[in-house]
Amino acid sequence: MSDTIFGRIAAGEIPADILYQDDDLVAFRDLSPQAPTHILIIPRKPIPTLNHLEEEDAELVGKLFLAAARVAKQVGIAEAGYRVVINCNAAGGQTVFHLHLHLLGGRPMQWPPG
Ligand code: DGP
Repeated sequence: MSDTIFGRIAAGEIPADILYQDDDLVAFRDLSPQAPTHILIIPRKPIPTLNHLEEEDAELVGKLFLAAARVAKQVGIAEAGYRVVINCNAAGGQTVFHLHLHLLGGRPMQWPPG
């Protein structure tokens, strides 16, 4: 797996509030929620950042977004609406270097983001 905290969650080495998982990805609640609903969707494959995506990851990326939409329905925020964010590197606000989608909902989102 990888030696980031998310790699260890995906490997089952440390606990998380997991809402969905399969062979390719894991969805779990963020420890420091920025909205009433804040869920992270990660690939099991330890891709550090969006910059590291390769052509061979195209199907996996599709699965991450499909999972985000499915989990949004599962937790009841799909109809009201939600936001999906990927932070990349320092200026993008990334702190954990294992690719992840933030699924945020449960309150109106502001635009532009801070
Ligand atoms: P980012 O800044 O985009 O890299 O987002 C990292 C997110 O990960 C941040 O919202 C807080 C969350 N986080 C950090 N450590 C843990 C952890 O150990 N467990 C969980 N569930 N979330 C974590």
